[in-house]
Amino acid sequence: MLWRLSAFIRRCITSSSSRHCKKDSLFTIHPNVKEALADHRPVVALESTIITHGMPYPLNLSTAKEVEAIVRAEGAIPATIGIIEGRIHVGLSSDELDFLAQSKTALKVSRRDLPYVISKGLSGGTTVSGTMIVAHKAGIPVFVTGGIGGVHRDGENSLDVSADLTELGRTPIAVVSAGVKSILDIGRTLEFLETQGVCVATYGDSKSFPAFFSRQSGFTSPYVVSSPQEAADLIASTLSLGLKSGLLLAVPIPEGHAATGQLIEDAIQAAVTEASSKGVTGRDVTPFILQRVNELTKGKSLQANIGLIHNNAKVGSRIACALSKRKE
Ligand code: PSU
Ligand code: MN
Repeated sequence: MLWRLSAFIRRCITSSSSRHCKKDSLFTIHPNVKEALADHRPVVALESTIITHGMPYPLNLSTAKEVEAIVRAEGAIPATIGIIEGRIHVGLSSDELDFLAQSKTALKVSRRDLPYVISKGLSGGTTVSGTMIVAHKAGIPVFVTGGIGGVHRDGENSLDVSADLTELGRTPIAVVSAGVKSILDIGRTLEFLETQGVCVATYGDSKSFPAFFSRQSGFTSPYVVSSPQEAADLIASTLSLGLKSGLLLAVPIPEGHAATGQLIEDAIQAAVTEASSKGVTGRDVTPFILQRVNELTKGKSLQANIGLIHNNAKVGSRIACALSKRKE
């Protein structure tokens, strides 16, 4: 079945008519993305849970559009991935972005949710794990996001470990993120990534592993890559070795946006405590905490979030461009 889906995607990409994929497969590949893939031009995958569950409207929509514009300005093609009425879209039109940004019913779609959402004809924002699966089937090796999920605090008891981590262990996609939020247990997250065989590198000049809102987490990355070329070389080795595991490229938040660190740290502490006292569990934990931190910081965390996503989009696009040159 999986093999057949990949074959469908390949046919969608290579076929000159999009009718075939629209009618017969689960995927709709945007014409711009399809052309870029067929011409071996750089494409950057983007997730959509950040739109449906990570940020409030209308900042979710404006941020999604800004990120796409940054990718284009860097010479790559953006492919925002999401699910609309049971169809998986690789590349969304402006109207489709708007639909997901305003939807009150879109689900948060990780690996385990994909079969249900598709079989019921529902809509959803794909998480890092959901987006990785689709990007891989579409042949897009570079994916940019803000932050990935991880081992939650107290995860050693609750076993609340994001499916993003196991996906990184089994799908060969390079995920460009600003590291792991301190709403999570960063040390255990890095341990788990090691167990899963995920190659983790900080992008920049220091081994310090970034904690989303701050440039340091107190933990180090095993590796550092200092340029788009070096990052592209790392991705290329993963692919040529035929490893099934992914890479995590952690880009520290730009200096100017990291200033509100302590304020945000305090809000995170309060929000984590509140989530557990209110009995919030499972898929609702991350969106609950993100929303509470935004409220408690009066929008400052959201501004920092947007700043780092813009930066990740720039870095990720440069990496995708370097990788595509390498393959020529
Ligand atoms: N972290 C953020 N913003 C987000 C997410 C994480 O700062 O929007 C989203 C991503 O889509 C990620 C998902 O894949 O939350 C992880 O959810 P969970 O912790 O339930 O696995
Ligand atoms: Mn979870």
